[in-house]
Amino acid sequence: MSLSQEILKDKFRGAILGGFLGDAFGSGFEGMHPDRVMFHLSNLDSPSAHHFVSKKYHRTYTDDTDMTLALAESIVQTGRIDPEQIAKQFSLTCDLTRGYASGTIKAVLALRAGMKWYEVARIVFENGSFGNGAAMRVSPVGLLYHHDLNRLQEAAIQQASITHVHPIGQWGAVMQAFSVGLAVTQRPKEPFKKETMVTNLREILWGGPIEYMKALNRIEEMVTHDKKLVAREVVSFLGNGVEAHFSVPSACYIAITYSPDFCDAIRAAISLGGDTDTIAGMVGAIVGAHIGEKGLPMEWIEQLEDGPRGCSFAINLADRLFETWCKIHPSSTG
Ligand code: R7I
Ligand code: MG
Ligand code: MG
Repeated sequence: MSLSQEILKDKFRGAILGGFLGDAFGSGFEGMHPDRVMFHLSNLDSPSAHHFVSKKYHRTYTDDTDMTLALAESIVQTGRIDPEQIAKQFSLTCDLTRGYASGTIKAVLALRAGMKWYEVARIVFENGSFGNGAAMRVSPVGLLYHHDLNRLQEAAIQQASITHVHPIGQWGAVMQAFSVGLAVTQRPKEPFKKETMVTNLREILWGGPIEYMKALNRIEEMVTHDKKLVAREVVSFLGNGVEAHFSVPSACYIAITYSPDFCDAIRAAISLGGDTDTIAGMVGAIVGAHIGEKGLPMEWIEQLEDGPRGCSFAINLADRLFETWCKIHPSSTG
């Protein structure tokens, strides 16, 4: 099945903007218990009701989007995944005031101090981080290699390895990148092909840590029985934590369950509580890659931060990433 250039370009925008939306709308709930989230969730559409809305911008982004944009810029500059260049880009543009976790802050500071990119990932956690930081930023890789799943796996791990060398951290990035890549290949107006997604993920994840296979078995059971879990159940079966294996499978399950309804998917992600910006950001990237920018809620996009590296910058970057994809995949222009 081949999609037109116009649809694909729209999907690139959808994934980047969808991730941005999930992050910006989810960040005000980060760390909350699901019960408390339920109490506040009705205010999601009215920015003035939120304590986290800044005076200048309605919805600001956090480290999730900051790193996604940096990774996309590096890919646009080099036309590939070059960890040394990505590390330079992190060092140059990461804004460490945007809610970064301690491990990644130390890694970026070490890069700025001149440490080699392949040395920083073990400076905080001896065995490498199993946080979801490599997964939360990986959508540009899923977009760039959606046509080549072998290359996609390798690229997801390469970009992770700058900050995350623990297999759980790395394979979280693989699962999220694949989810985005597989969403790109689905027709935007058709329901998400959940069974195909599960089968494809199974083929890929068998090579990774057992935690992801266990999570996938749970997802498959729910998909097979067409079961929509409530927030409390998703948290207890799949998790809502900052650890990659307790957040990436949850994001994947929610995305395939709720897509193509973007707002419902983001609400479901936020309702889990815990790492809401990251889970909603990952859900937003997957659903956005399925439905494209045209399927995203305009009234939400209008609320996004639009400073020097804000919403307009992200849209332009998504377009340049699409042009990069056209170059590495020349048959696409036929
Ligand atoms: O993975 P990382 O960039 O964090 C991303 C999260 C997202 O929720 C963002 O929105 C932002 O809030 O941060 O940063 P790391 O510091 O590498 O990992 C995140 C957390 O995972 C750490 O602060 C630890 O709590 C935990 N963690 C570990 N704990 C013990 N041992 C990760 N690896 C380990 C470990 O090896
Ligand atoms: Mg964040
Ligand atoms: Mg987070």
